[in-house]
Parts: sequence; structure tokens; C-alpha cells
Amino acid sequence: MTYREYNFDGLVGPTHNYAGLGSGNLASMASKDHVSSPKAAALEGLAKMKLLAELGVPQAVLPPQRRPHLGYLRSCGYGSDPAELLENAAKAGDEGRRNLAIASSASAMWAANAATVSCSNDTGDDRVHITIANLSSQRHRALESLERLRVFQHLFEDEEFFEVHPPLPSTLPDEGAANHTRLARWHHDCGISLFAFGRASADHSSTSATSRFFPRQVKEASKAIAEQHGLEPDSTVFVRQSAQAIASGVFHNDVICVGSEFVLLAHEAAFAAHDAIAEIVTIGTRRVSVLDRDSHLIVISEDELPLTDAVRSYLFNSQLVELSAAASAKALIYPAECDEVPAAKAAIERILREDNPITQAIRVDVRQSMKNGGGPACLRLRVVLSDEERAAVRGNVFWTPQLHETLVDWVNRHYRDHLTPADLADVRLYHESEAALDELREVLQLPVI
Ligand code: SUG
Repeated sequence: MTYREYNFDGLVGPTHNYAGLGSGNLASMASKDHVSSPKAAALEGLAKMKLLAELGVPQAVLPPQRRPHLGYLRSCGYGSDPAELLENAAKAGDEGRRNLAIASSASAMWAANAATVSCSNDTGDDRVHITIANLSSQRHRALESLERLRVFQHLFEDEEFFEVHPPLPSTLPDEGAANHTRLARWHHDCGISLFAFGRASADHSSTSATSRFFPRQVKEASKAIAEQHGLEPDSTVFVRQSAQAIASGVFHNDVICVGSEFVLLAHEAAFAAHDAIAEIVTIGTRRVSVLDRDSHLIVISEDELPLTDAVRSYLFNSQLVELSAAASAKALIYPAECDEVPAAKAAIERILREDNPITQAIRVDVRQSMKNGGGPACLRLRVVLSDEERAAVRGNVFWTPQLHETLVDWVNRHYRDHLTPADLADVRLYHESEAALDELREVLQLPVI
């Protein structure tokens, strides 16, 4: 049976803005109060999807969420109807403006945080298991999980093939696939799951006292997901992110490590234990001969690319995509910012020169998202599906040239060119967003939520 890795990309929403909400996320914090362009952001995302689809990489799209989140503003006590809620929040000082930003964030675009997905070849009951991330470490992100659950329950409704698990309790913070990597010899083989976590529940206070930023993912959340997906214990690896990396702005593991099938590209300081990468390789080799083919482990040293440059360039947030299964060739879809950081540029040149499966490096411009700390890989959720499973997915979400044209036209008609923090209080933005999302729901054939 043929299995392929689908990239489900999050469409950028009409309220995309820079509020500096991403704690531990240096780009988001540095962009606070800048003027955003929701239109440019959404078009950049669509151009990336088109690029990948035309390379032959299977592509799908996930909808933005309804923002501003009126329920959140009501829970803050700002009133009931939209105009009143926005006006009262905007008048309620710094806290009010922060709540307005929380309610307006378009953060659902970063689909890598949507869920953790296990391929049916790896799970106990041979079905695809999906756990919606609770994103409970950040208030604006925690608002995403319920609407997302409903959308995923619709898309992956067929119980013969899929099980969608609700978010874990908020006491077990979980950031989804951004901290999960599946390695397998081929997509159709069973694979190993690499779960990266920032802390264990028990080291709550000690970690916060010593670290510049609070780690987002707890080990117990990763363990609970592995268990409810029925992953075999000897096919899972739990590794702690290094505190040094988190302090340098690596709030998710996908900012410092990317793996696909039999290739793992990681910075040497990605994980806490010095020998974590060796352990991953050992388990991969022992369990399913994942990493024993030629030079499939590409480690970038601190000397070659200092952590600060890794975070500045987002090299490790590149996508690793299959160009040709027969030739085992992969392409590195890297953010344009890498070309502005000499060490990152040199690292890409080195990767291409050496003998490994990465034969092409293709630059993408997702600058609007990057300014909020979301690179090419943050914008997509990978779902490995067999042909049969793919046919069971509901909705009109798989990429076609026609869907692309429709979405480009939709963005051009509904999105603003510029958005300032003050614009978030404009009730017309709320109505524009509602109209846009109502129309999109029809296009993507999604239910009313
Ligand atoms: O959670 N930024 C997101 C970026 C997520 C990137 N995802 C992955 N690495 N997979 C975050 O920090 C900024 C929103 C704002 O500032 O308004 C934000 O939430």
C-alpha cells in the first residue's frame, strides 16, 4: 500500500498581527506593536503550499479560526455584543489591550502545534491517532484547541481509519507535533517517535527559577499521548530539550531539529543529554533500522552555527520533503532569512555538498509569519496517510490548482493590507473576518462551528 506524508498547512487568518504574545519566542517579542499585513501573510502561506504541491509533495489546507474570540472577551467581563466587547477591552488599560490581543491572535496558522499525529503503521489498532494539542502554556494559544477539535473531528470522522483524541487536561501542557518527530525507513514502514519535552511536571518551580524562559512541553503529556496512541514503548524516545537551547529562544523542538523518514537534521545543542542524538540513532537502528542507511544523521555543531544564529535564521525550521521515493532524494525548504545569516547559508551549502539524501535546497519567503516566530515547518502539520485513509478524509481540503486560485482570490477580496494594534478594536475587522470565514467554510466544505 502507498503511504504519503501530507502537509496540512494552516491558512493565515484575517487578524494576523504582532502583539508580542509568544513568550520564549524572540521573533514574536521583538515584533511587538509592528504593523502587520494579513494579506501578505496569507498569500505567502498559499505560495508555499503551491511550491510544495508543484514539487509533488501532497498538500492540504486547514482553516483559520474565528477571531476576535468573543467568548474569551466575555469571560474577561467586557460585555456581550461584539462592538461593546472590543471597545471595553481597548479602554481597559494595558490588561484590556493584552486581552484584546489574546482574543485576536491568528496563531492557529502554526499547524505544527495543532496536534500530535501517529501513522497507522505505528499505532496499537492500526488506525491514525491524532491528539489535539491543548497549548495550555500560552493563553492566546490555548484558545485554539476546542475549535480545532471540532474541525479535526469532522475531517477525520471515519472511525474505521481515525481516532481524534481531545486535548489533554491543561495541567499537562502539550504543544503538539512541534515537539514530535517520526522517523521511519519509509513512510510505509513502522517508525519510531521522538518526543522532545522541556520539563517534567515535578520540576515546575526549579526550572522556572533557573531558566530565562519557561519550557512549554511537559514529559507527562508526551507520555500520555504515546500511550493513548498505542505506540510501542521500544519505538518511542523521550528526550529533554536543552535548557541552553530554550534560553536561546528554542521554545519548540522544531526550531532546532527536523526529521523526516530516515533523515535527521539537528543542532548538537538541541537536547539536554550529551548523547541524546546517539541514543536516538541507537534506538532507530535497533528497532526498525531507521537510521542505518548511509549518512542520514546530519548534526550541526555550535562552531558551525551558533544557537543564536540557528534561532535567527530558523534553519532547523525548514521542511524536509520527499522529492523522489525511488532515489531517496529530499529537498530542504528553508526560510529566506537563512540567506541573511552567513553561518546558516554556509551550513546549507555544506549539507548540499556532502553525501546525504538532501539534494536540493529551496528558499521560501514566509516573512510575515517569521516575524511572529513561525517558519516554514511551523505552518504545517504532517499527516502520513495511505491512499485508503486519504480517501476517507472529509472536506475539500486537499490542494488543487483550482483550490489555490479560489483561495488567492478569497484572500485578495477579504484581507486587509495593513493592521496595527489599534485596529484590533475595530468592530469592522470582526465583521470582515466573519464574512471571510463564512465563505471559506463553504469552499472547504466544513461544518458550522
Ligand atoms: O507559539 N507565535 C507562536 C509561534 C509558533 C511557532 N510554531 C512552531 N515552532 N511549531 C508561538 O510562540 C506569536 C503571537 C503574537 O505575538 O501575537 C505566537 O504565538
